[in-house]
Amino acid sequence: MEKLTNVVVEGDLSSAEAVAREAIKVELDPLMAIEEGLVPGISRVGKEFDRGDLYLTDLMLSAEVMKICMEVLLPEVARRGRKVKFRGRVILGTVAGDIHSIGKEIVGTMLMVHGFEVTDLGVDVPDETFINKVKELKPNILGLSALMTSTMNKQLDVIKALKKAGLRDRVKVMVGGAAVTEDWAREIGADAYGVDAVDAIKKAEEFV
Ligand code: B12
Repeated sequence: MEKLTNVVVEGDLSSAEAVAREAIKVELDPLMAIEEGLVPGISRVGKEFDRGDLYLTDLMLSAEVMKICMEVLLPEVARRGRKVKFRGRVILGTVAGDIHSIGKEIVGTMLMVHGFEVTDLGVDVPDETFINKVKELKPNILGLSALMTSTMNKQLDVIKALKKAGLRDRVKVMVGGAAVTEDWAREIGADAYGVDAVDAIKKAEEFV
């Protein structure tokens, strides 16, 4: 675990893949490796960036390392996932103006492993794309990720756009991301808030 944390903190691109593969080799649970190894690493880097002790380039390097490790570990989470019956369909994306993808990808993989068919629209997703995809795919749940105080309002905009398109009653809206709280979710009229991937699954299962 410590190696995983350190490789992210140090932004050690050249060792990233090997450290993630080693975690699988020594039979660490891949989800635990992400949540207890990688996430504390990126959180520590985030705090140092916040204090002004690190440059954005350092943060970007650590995020890149995190992504390389996740590319090894997430498929392993999916591969080991229980084969469960189809539970429902989820559309997931990070709202417009926001390019943070890491948490959303963890949530997406976990939902998939728990029997949801997940369509991940990526990051910086325009409101209209969410609306068009809800029309097209008729999901049970729409998941909106926002990591910044400057982009969380977009979650409200998407909910308003759903209402305007007459789709609000047809889909449950679940919101999450570092900037978001339970109170915010209630305030904007979302159906649920997920603090992390495990919570997201719990809430999603209540809707299907
Ligand atoms: C990594 C990172 C980056 C990387 C992102 C790489 C990538 N591909 O994602 C890079 C370097 C690119 C980046 C860029 C920027 N970042 Co940044 N970043 C972070 C950092 C350090 C970690 C985020 C992360 O991945 N955490 C790990 C994951 C696992 O956690 P998570 O995302 O919160 O997700 C979990 C839950 O929230 C939840 N969840 C997430 N999404 C969803 C969705 C649903 C539906 C549900 C139910 C649950 C859920 O489940 C996840 C799993 O447990 C945070 C600090 C922090 N503490 O969050 C800053 C942070 C989010 N960034 C910040 C900023 C300011 C920026 C920049 C503007 C920097 C700049 N000056 O240019 C740009 C933004 C550009 C843009 N337009 O989006 C600020 C936001 C401040 C604010 N309050 O608004 C933060 C908080 C750092 C800080 N303290 O200043 N960033």
